[in-house]
Amino acid sequence: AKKQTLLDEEAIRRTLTRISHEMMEKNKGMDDCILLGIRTRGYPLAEQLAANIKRIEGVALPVGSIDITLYRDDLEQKQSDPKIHDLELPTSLEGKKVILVDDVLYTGRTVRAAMDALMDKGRPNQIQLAVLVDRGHRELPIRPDYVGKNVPTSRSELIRVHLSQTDDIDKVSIVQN
Ligand code: 3GP
Ligand code: 5GP
Ligand code: MG
Repeated sequence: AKKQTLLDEEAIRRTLTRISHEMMEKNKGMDDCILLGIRTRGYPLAEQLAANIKRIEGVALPVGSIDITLYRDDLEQKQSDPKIHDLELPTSLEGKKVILVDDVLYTGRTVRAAMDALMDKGRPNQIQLAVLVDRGHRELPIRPDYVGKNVPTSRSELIRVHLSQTDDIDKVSIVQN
């Protein structure tokens, strides 16, 4: 399999710094915002964004996590829609802006499942979406508000995301199977 680096450690750090600034600009400060990381790797990204915003703006954002299991035995072959396994919310959703964070956006089905789960728990004022990589191939009308890098892919390609919290190294690469 051929492998090519898309983002190294420095590039990931700068990308997350840029997205943090975009969030602070769009939300004029960060009043009533919650970050919600989609497990596995969306969660450390959400924590990193929260740390940046604390450092730059002095605001400590609540960070939660959502675990969405994909009932797919083959990543290429979609079996059925993703199901919510676990949802950890740091606060009530009433009047809040929830920013979903994932590492890779692909079909959009995971984000849709996350939004369904949130709507079951309360009525957020707004939901936004941040992803480190948008690889295209959407199957639902979902688009991210914040994108680290747009990467046109074929369906057979795979984006590999390594983060220090889960993989001891920060690196995003593309693998051609
Ligand atoms: P993630 O949880 O890092 O965020 O879905 C489990 C893991 O498999 C994901 O880890 C993701 O990195 C990886 N993965 C790579 N390609 C795909 C894909 O097309 N679909 C799914 N569901 N997972 C993928
Ligand atoms: P979806 O197809 O629902 O948008 O993506 C399903 C889940 O798999 C999401 O959590 C997404 O981050 C992950 N995913 C989809 N494609 C890839 C990929 O190429 N690489 C990685 N690392 N994760 C992916
Ligand atoms: Mg993911």
